[in-house]
This record gives sequence, C-alpha cells and structure tokens, in this order.
Amino acid sequence: MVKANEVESAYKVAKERYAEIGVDTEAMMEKLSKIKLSVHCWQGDDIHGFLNPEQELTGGIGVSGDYPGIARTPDELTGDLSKAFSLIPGNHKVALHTLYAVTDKKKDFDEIGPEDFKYWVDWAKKEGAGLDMNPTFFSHPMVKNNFTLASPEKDVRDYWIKVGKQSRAIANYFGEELGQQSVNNFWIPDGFKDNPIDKQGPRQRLIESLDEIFEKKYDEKNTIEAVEGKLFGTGIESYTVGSHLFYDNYAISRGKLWTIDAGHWHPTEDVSDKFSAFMPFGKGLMLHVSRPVRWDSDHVVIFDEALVRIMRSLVRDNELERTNIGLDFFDATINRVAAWVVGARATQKALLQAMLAPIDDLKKAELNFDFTTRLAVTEELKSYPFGAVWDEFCLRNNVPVGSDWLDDIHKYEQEVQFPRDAK
Ligand code: RNT
Ligand code: ZN
Repeated sequence: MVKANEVESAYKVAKERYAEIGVDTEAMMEKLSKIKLSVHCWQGDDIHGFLNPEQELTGGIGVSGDYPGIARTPDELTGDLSKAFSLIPGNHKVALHTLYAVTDKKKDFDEIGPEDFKYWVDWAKKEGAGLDMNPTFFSHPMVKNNFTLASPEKDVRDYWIKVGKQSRAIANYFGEELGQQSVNNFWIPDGFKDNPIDKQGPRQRLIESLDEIFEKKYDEKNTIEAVEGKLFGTGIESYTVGSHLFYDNYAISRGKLWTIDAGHWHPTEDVSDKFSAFMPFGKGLMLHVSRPVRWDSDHVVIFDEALVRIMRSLVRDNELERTNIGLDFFDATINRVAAWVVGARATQKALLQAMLAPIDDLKKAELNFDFTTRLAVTEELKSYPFGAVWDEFCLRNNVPVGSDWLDDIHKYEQEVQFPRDAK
C-alpha cells in the first residue's frame, strides 16, 4: 500500500517545483476534477448488450479474448461499472448503445425507446453519473451487405432511420432526467469490401437519412448529436461511406459535433493536429479516445505519446469546454474492469500533465519567435514531477494511489466476476 504521508510530502515538493515556473498545481487539480469522461459501457461485455446477446458482432469491429467473468446482465454490468468508478477519480458519464436497453418484452432495435432505459437512469442517479447515447447500427439482421443508413434499399434505410430517431428520444430523456447534456453519437459501418463504382450515391443517401433523423428539434440542453467517421473496417476496406471528410463537412453544415476516434486514421496521422482546424468552424468535438495497433483500432488506452499529444492540444488551445472526452476500446484478454480503469486513469494523467505547464509563457515565447525557449522548456517539463500531483489527486478523490487499485480488482474478480462463470 502506498503511504498517504509519502504521497503528501512528495506532493509538497512537486507543488513548489511547479510554482517556480508559475504553475498552480491546486488550480490544475481543481480543473481536472471538473472534466467528465464518457466511459463506454461496451468494454464490460465485449459489445454483446442485452437485446440479442447471441448475435455475432458485426460492422467490421471485433473483440478478442475470453478472460473469465464477463458481465451478462444489467446488474452485473452496472456492478462492474460502479467498481471501475470507485477506482477512477472524479465524476463521469457512461456511454450506452441501443443494445443495452433493459426490457422484459421482446423488442426490436427500432422499438426501443426511453422507457427501456429507465434502469440506466435510475442507476445513473444513484451513482451520480451522466449518460451518453449511441444508436446501434450493427449486430442485427437488418444490416444488409454492410449497409444501414446508406443502403440502396429503402426498407433497410427506413428501419435504421427509425432506430436513429428513437435514440434521440432516449438521449433527450437522459438529458431531462439527469440535468446534463447527453451526447448521442452516430457511427454506422456502411461501406464496401472492394472498389465501388458509385462513390457519391451512398453518401447522398447517408445525408438524406441523417437529415431525416435530425429533423425533429430537441433542446440542446438535453442532447446533441455527434457524427463519427472512420477510415475502414475489417471486411469493409475499400470504401467507407461515413469517411472523416464526409462527417467533418456534415457536422459543420448541420451544427453537430464531430467525433474523432483516435483509432480510425492512417497510422502516421496525428489526430491532435485536427482539433484546431475544425474548431474555428465547428460546434464542438466528441473524442473516442482509443489506441490503434496495426489493423485494430481499439486497444486499451495507455499513457503514450499519441494520448499526451491529444490532451496537450485540447489544453493548450483551451478547447476542453467544447470537447466531450469519451473512451472507446475493447479488450477481453484482461480483466474488463481493469481495462476501464487503465484507460480512464491514463486519459486523466495525460490531461493533468498537459495542464501542468506554463502555457501562457510558452505562447509568449512563440509569439516572440523564441523557439529556443519553447523547445527547452517543453523538453524539461517532461520530467517534472507530475506523477506526485496525480497521486495527490487520487488521494484527495478517495481512490487508490499508484497500482494499489489492482488489489481491489483481484479481490473483485475472485468474489464477484469469476463465480459468474459457474452459474
Ligand atoms: C467503431 C466505432 C464505434 C464503436 C462503438 C461500439 O469503429 O469506433 O464508436 O466502437 O459504437
Ligand atoms: Zn469510436
């Protein structure tokens, strides 16, 4: 166990080191405590959901691994989420999908409405969490030849348009009940494995479907939509209808949020460079913080250079207000609750490190073309004792410091998760 008095004395030293360069660690911890992450429920059960858990996962995404103790029921999943939240500092949101409706009746995706998410609203109120939404456009027989909203078949489009409209009513209900905006994120898998002839037709159809879904006005205090593009999916490699450029333009022209999933780009593309090009024109961003590894876009987020660059951009350009930070990864080779904790804590650490910098001074140096100072200071900052501030932040937020949280996970899997498999 990490000793509290050691954390505190290390923090005292760190606080002084940062104060010497004009950085107020207290103010930055305060700022960090206000940032809510949108934690994706689907890491907890490998995107099975409760509506048709037997159905194979489609849409060109995949989860590998069979770590024991997967959550199979609403109570198991919310139990796991509560466990994760007890190990992550701060107050957060949970991102849901149509698939996670809780209903006794046999209902199809397009029939799922606000009443089927009462379970989640009750839980969120108890937990003090917010809720975000995602309409599910995969893992269903109405996905025909990898097409949903952009399908050439009207009955297929109409079915999915209804799913989209219902998701907005659900997100609006979350906003009303929980008193905070619910972001409703649209991602569809539509695309071709091989080279298409007509690249414009599917995009035209997607525009029309989305416009129809978004026709009804909801109070943005309650909900706003976000649109998520992608480079390719597995089995859908040659053409993605909802590409990045498509949704960038759609979001700007329709006043929606643009979702940037960090796993969805060419491997050498730096997503952190994109925010400042979009924000002057756009309403705001939704992030799916994720980690691409070769052909998979969804490894557990770690404190790596890509994550650090993302958070630095948001902090330095002062865009945290207009950015919703969500997580999106799935790994079933490790404890699923631990995956949430690792990804969320890494994201918060990267935010904190970005905040602990003399940003105004660095901007001034840059304006004066003093690139020597810019380079020297940013390099030195990398070895400043931000870890001591992070530990203090954990201590103050009553969550375990360092890897102490792993003891909780080991206990939890023995007592709660592993016994599930015997039942
Ligand atoms: C898929 C998108 C999407 C999904 C979730 C489950 O490539 O990233 O966000 O991961 O909707
Ligand atoms: Zn995503």
